[in-house]
Amino acid sequence: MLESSFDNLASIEHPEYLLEKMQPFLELMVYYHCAMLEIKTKLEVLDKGLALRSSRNPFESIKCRLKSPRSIVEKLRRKGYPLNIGSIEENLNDIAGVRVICSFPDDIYDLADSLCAQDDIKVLSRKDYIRDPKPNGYRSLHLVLQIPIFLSDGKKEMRVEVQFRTIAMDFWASLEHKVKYKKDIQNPDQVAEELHQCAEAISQLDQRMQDIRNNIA
Ligand code: 0O2
Repeated sequence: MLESSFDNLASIEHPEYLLEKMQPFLELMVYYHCAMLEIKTKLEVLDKGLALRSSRNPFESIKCRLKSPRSIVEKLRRKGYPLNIGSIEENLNDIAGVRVICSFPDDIYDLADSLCAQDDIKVLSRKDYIRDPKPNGYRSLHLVLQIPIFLSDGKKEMRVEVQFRTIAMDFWASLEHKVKYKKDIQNPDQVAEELHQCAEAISQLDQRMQDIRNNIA
């Protein structure tokens, strides 16, 4: 269904036909959007609560994004999954993505633990790339959460991927992401090595900043 909707865009002369074909996909995206907002609100409530108790805010910013239709189709194709609505829900965990940027590593774990402990949230997976970084130096804590959204005709469980990083890890990941998609790099091995060294330096800096805060708290 998805494939035919996207591939035949140019040949469709009747917008009603297009809208009808797209409706289930558009509805699903609204559900993911709602689930993403639920997670964002929960994090903001936790932030306010922790700020009241400790006079500090555990996160600096939250970014939310829905995966684009093109990226969804590309990922389904790349992984060999069927191109239909059911397959999106069943096989992809990162249609709705929330990225939480914290100043200090300990805040990441405090926030993530408080979120996971909430009784309407189910943790489907947890990958700790901070304690166990990827070979290129990538660090973040990734959670795939399942959360209910309440619609007029009932409840629907949705998945949201939540990534937690420090400001410094986020800075690193944005540059590494740009490098990954740049085609004409002259010396890719050297750039990869530089990035790896920067990731190590960032990790040490994060820990030193954490130690300073612990000492003055
Ligand atoms: P986008 O546009 O950021 O969403 P998956 O393919 O998600 O089923 P995987 O690879 O096990 O399975 O997922 P993982 O390890 O949890 O990582 C998924 C996301 O984490 C990526 O999403 C990136 O956002 C981020 N990420 C993971 N590894 C790296 C890395 O080495 N560098 C950077 N910069 N980001 C990373 P997408 O889908 O790649 O892209």
